[in-house]
Amino acid sequence: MTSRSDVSAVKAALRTQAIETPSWAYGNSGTRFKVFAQPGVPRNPFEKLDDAAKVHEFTGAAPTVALHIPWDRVEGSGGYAKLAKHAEERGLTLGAINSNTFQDNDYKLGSVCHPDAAVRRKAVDHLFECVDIMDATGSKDLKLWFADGTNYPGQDDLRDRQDRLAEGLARVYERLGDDQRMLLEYKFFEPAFYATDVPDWGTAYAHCLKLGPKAQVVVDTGHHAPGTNIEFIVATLLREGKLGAFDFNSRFYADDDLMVGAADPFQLFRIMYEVIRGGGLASDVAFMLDQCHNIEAKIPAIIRSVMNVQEATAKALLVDGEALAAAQRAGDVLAANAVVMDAYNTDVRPLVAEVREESGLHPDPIAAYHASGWAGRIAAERVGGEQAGWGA
Ligand code: PSV
Ligand code: MN
Ligand code: MN
Repeated sequence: MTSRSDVSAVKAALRTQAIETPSWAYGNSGTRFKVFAQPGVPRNPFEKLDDAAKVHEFTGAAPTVALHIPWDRVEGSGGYAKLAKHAEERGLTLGAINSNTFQDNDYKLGSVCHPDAAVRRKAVDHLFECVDIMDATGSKDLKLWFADGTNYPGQDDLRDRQDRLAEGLARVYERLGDDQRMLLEYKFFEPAFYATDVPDWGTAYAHCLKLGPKAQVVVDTGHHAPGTNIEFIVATLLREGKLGAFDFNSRFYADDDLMVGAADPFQLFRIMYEVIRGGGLASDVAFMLDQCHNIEAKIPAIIRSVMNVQEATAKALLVDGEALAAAQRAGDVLAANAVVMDAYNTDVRPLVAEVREESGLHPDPIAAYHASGWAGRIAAERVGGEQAGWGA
């Protein structure tokens, strides 16, 4: 097991971990069958930041918030600067700008891969707008997920679509500032059911490699076929310097967007182990959540998600590297596996609570949130107006 001096290194590493929460997780969401509206849900991006500030206040580990355009569009000149200031006043900064090229009738056959050049132009113009917003908010990351794909063999030319994708990405890449990045997210299916244009890490990696150092891959943990070894992908992308970010969530079936660490905490631990092994904790890999809270209360669910990532990270940090390497060198399969399992089976909750207390936080962020009265206050105050939501 880990020695006392190692425990202080584990605590120090935990203190540096920052998790980015998504603006859309604070709004109403649901399945294609029903959206169950919740009381007190934010009516605009400013109120989403107010809620995000609570997550950061009680966890001390969620200082940035990802936006989604147009869901978080702010009208009027200086609107985004105001939003950035609103964030700053609450101890937050604005994180990745997520583009949306999937909720417009024009995108029925795709966006940057669409067969019609006029639609491709419209999509690229939207991505330019996202970069303009980054300039105004100070955001460093442009996060791209494309719903592009085809439903039937022969519907469109697979190779031509890749060429169009490469061309669109290259135009946006040129527009990026020196300290800005493009993060390309893959997903194996949905909404396209035959061929998705960025279906896997290999496709995303190939495009990013061609584009240059400012293009990196996003691993959304819900975007793989069942049984995929995600930690291997993480290890590979880190080796190549191409892991830009995570979209954390968990899934029992496909892109379920449930709370990270809920479905498979062991997988999350294995991923975090590879992150640490590859130096990813101290790098500029962004640890984002991409989740929807359809039936559970949103703010405590996001707090729980942050805690789940912290606990998986703590367990991964506890893996005794020397003992593991010795067992591996000796070819002792069972001993090597036991080292990993020892760390995973450690109850790290007291350790993480201690880290919080040492930073002046309540050891139990969820209890602290409930005691704060915030849920009652927003339910009473946020009446009237349109509640924000996924797709709103
Ligand atoms: C759709 O699958 C998706 O969940 C992607 O993961 C994006 O990151 C997210 O929506 C926001 O556009
Ligand atoms: Mn995602
Ligand atoms: Mn998704």
